[in-house]
Amino acid sequence: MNQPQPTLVADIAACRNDFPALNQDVNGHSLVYLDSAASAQQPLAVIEAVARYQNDDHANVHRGVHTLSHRATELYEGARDKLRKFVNAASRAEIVLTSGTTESINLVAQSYCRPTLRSGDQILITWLEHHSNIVPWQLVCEQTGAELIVAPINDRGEIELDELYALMTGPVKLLSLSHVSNALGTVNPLREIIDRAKKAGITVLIDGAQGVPHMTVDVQALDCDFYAFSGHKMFGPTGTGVLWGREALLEEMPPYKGGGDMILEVSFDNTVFNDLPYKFEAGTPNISGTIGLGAAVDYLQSVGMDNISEHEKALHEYLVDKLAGVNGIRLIGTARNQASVQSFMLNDIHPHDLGTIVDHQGIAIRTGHHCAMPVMQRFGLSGTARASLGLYNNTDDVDRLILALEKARQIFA
Ligand code: C6P
Repeated sequence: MNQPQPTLVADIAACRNDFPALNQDVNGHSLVYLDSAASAQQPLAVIEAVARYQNDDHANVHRGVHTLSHRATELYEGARDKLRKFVNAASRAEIVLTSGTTESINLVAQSYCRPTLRSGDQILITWLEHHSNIVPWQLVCEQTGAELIVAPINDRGEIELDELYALMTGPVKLLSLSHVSNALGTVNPLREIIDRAKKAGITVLIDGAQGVPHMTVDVQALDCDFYAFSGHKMFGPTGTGVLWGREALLEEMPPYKGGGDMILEVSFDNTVFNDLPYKFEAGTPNISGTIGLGAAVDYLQSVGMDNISEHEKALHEYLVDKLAGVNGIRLIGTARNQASVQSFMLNDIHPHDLGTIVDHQGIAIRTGHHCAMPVMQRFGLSGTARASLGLYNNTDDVDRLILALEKARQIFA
């Protein structure tokens, strides 16, 4: 019987051809890439932007009076402008270029929390978080005597909002939570949560690593205080990312890394720090990567974030529907609002065995704890298999995964 096909955004089908890595055979089969949540493939436009810079314009930024240094600076700062518009930040001073979400969160832990938190203060997170949104807070709690508290999630993988709000009545100074869970795909109701936190006088950081690749993000509309994200999950190069922060907060924060470019004046007695955002950007940055990230922003905008959301939503529904037809599948993460990330178990097959079997059929999925061990503990598992969809995936990819899972089921029967 023919399955009904989802309505996918028509123009997106052609985008697949923009990604050279997708056009290859792996283990004798055409590649099906379902691991974009770990790292998305890069379109030719990004690869070429990086190559052009490496070929013609490579020099250090903000330092030289010579032409190549000017060109490199222009391209690098141009990327910052694109990122500002991309998340609708009020000013370019608010766009701190980092190596990724992990560094962005550590920056807030060390520059915002470490100088201001005391014993008796609390940092609030949730059970959904990636290790990058847990460990930096544990470190700063140890340094300051503050306490880390955690809001629970339900069996669907949704935050228990009543319990989160009850925890906000304590001495909480910072709430840090993900936009989208990388392990379960849960999209958190940020507007409502941020509203409640603001009313309680709590500063809010959003881990947007899995948010920006899939939906429009407007930091002013969200009304959070910090928003962290990585370039390589939004079709840019690895080692790039952003910390967006409210200018007034960033102004008050001391840098936690010292070095070149973050200073205006240095003597042995005293150092005057540079203006925002450079105060937080010590040392030679990832120039080529950031230029590539600027090209990734152009690419995403040319496809259209709303088109991407619509396409991925339809494809995720198709995936869930098809998975439901596989005997022995158990979905892990069934939130009512879910992005295009789906964890699952197949009978009692170890996720790594499953990942290996489907890889032999050319299909890339992620298996394991997804750097979110507490989420796994919540579901009584050591790990899951996870398929994550990007704008370049289609129903054929999903069908190939389903066939591969059926094969795995038979092997382990
Ligand atoms: N998650 C995944 O497969 P970095 O490594 O700094 O670019 O991103 C860290 C990070 C932080 N928060 C969330 C919600 C994330 O998903 C990630 C990265 C990858 O799910 C690699 S573990």
